[in-house]
Amino acid sequence: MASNSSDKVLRGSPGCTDARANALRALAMDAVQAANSGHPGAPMGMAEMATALWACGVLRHNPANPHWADRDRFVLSNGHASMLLYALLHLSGYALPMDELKRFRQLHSKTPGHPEVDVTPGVETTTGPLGQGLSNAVGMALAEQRLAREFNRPGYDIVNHHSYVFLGDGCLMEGISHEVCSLAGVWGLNKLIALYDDNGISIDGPVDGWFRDDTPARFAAYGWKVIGPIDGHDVRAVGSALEEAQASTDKPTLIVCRTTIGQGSPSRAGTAKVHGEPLGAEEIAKTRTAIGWPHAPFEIPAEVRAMWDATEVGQARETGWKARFAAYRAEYPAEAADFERRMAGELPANFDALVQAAITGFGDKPEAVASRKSSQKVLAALAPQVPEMLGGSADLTGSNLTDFPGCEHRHISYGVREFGMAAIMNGVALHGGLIPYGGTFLTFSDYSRNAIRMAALMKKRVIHVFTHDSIGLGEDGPTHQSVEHVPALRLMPNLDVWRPADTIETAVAWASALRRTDGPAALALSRQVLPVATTPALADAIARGGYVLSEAAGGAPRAVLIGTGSELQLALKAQALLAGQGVPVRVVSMPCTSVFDRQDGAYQDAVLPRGLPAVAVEAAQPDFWRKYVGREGGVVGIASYGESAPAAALYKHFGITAEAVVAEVQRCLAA
Ligand SMILES: Cc1ncc(C[n+]2csc(CCOP(=O)(O)OP(=O)(O)O)c2C)c(N)n1
Ligand SMILES: [Mg+2]
Repeated sequence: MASNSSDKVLRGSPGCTDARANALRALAMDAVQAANSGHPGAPMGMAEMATALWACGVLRHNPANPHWADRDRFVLSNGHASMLLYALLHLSGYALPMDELKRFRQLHSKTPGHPEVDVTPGVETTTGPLGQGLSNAVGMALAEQRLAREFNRPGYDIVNHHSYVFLGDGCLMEGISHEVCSLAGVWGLNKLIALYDDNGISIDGPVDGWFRDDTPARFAAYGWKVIGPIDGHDVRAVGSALEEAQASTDKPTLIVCRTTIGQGSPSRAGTAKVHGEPLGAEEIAKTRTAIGWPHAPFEIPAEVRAMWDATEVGQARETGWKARFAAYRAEYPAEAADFERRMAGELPANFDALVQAAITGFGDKPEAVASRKSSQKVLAALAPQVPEMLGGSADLTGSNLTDFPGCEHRHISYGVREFGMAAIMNGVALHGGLIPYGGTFLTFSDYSRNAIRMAALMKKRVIHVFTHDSIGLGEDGPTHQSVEHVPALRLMPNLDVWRPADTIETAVAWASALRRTDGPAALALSRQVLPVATTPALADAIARGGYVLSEAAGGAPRAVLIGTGSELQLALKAQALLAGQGVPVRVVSMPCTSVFDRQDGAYQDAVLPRGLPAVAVEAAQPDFWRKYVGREGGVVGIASYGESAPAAALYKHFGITAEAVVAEVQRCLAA
């Protein structure tokens, strides 16, 4: 049956007889009214769906411990319905007092405009950009499936929880929903249960004019179990659907819940107007009468509170799990310790030694290779002993070189789905127990960009392996050649962008990305072979993001050359050419500008002395480097799109050469 057709017999059904659901409605409309901003329609429309999941013991969670490892995950993918989630958390007993609901959308409240992870206890991910919450939920379910396979033992299902996600028309219209739901079907994520708020409305009005997909057929085609359409305002119907969904052994489930946006509001229900603006005092009063909710704003009668309170059952559930985990620990102490370590996000105890040994090994056998190959060598050295690393590629494994010997069960072929991969990785990282990394060509980072941004905003450890990072990829031409990508990614707050120049720099970049617990990293790696530039003795310096690689010889430096990645060699060559002309210059390698920026000022000044002319060289859009070289310095880069030709011809054609660097230095010194 088509779900987005006009036969919505259930739309406008009177309903609103469940006091638990009405409590959610009232809190949502009152908080939005108090803030004079927000979205009352979706919370009011999903009130019964939420009641069925949260107030009837279906969701296994413990309000006293939002971090319990085996809790069910709940994602509100239609994040504009944030007040629904805040009301649920408050009523269930999370540390979210009513005062916070009264401060909805105010500065530094725990109730921001859209849900934000690590701001509000119980919020599992930051949502708002439609489609990505759903994708995060797929990632969470993927993590659950993988950890269950890895850690569960006969009689001990210590990893055994569901991922529930609420989503609306908007999430389903977004292309990423296709990417990730297709994968969820392939992976058979039977613990993933999605509840679709099928209200036929989005911001511009009834969706019939722009969204007529047969959603149930679409999901059936992905290999999902589809339940409904059901009456989304019937708590029992949603409850039975949830029970049926939980019984699925091999497929994710979509429950199509037909609802009315703004349900309960006599004149706004079923209209786009209720989507994103307060109801107004008059309509709120009418709604109170219509749903039989005589209580003052933010007042919840004790008997309704009691129906919602999940603290006791939640505590009992976690206690039960803890007892099972204790028995597991007695029988499988090593597995239990490893599980706890990984869920805490701690690296293996021998991690530092592993990195050190790898770097020493690379120093012992220096080899000129592409930095993508360096990355693979690093993976081969580290990943077998860091079992939480979960790799992948968006159908470019052989180019990204994200695989490593023995990775068969730890490397995912995401297919050609860069955005989906990135948002799924965010979900994996949010779940915990795994450190996701995934590869594609740097140019296609644009496809994933908002998910990279979400990882940066959420401060989650996700590692992007972006290879073929410049015109240096050659013949594939300008569609594939990155120009603005590295500088543009550097502008993203809290993303570390590494562009290493050789294997040791690549090893340090990987180690830094893995050690980071407060944000994502992107590695920009070359397709083409790069010479060896560093030694193991430089590892600590490299870890500072920028460092003096080669000091001026034959006198105090008259200029500083800054190079990254594949162009570092040009800086070194220019240094030699300038030395021949009696001009001593220093070469600074700057593999990660944000890490360099986090060093103290004295260090930064020591590396890039004030008053000394600086010239940067990087096969990328040049403007970013003005931050370091100033107007008086020079940048050798490329401000246009590339061309299709062999790499060497392109470097020459675009003037990214040691000679060009020399000329820039001379220009600066003459000025
Ligand atoms: C990626 C993205 N694009 C646009 C928006 C702005 N936006 C917020 S809600 C919404 C409409 C969503 O419709 P639906 O999911 O049906 O929500 P409902 O009106 O039913 O609550 C839009 C376009 C957004 N949040 N994210
Ligand atoms: Mg809608």
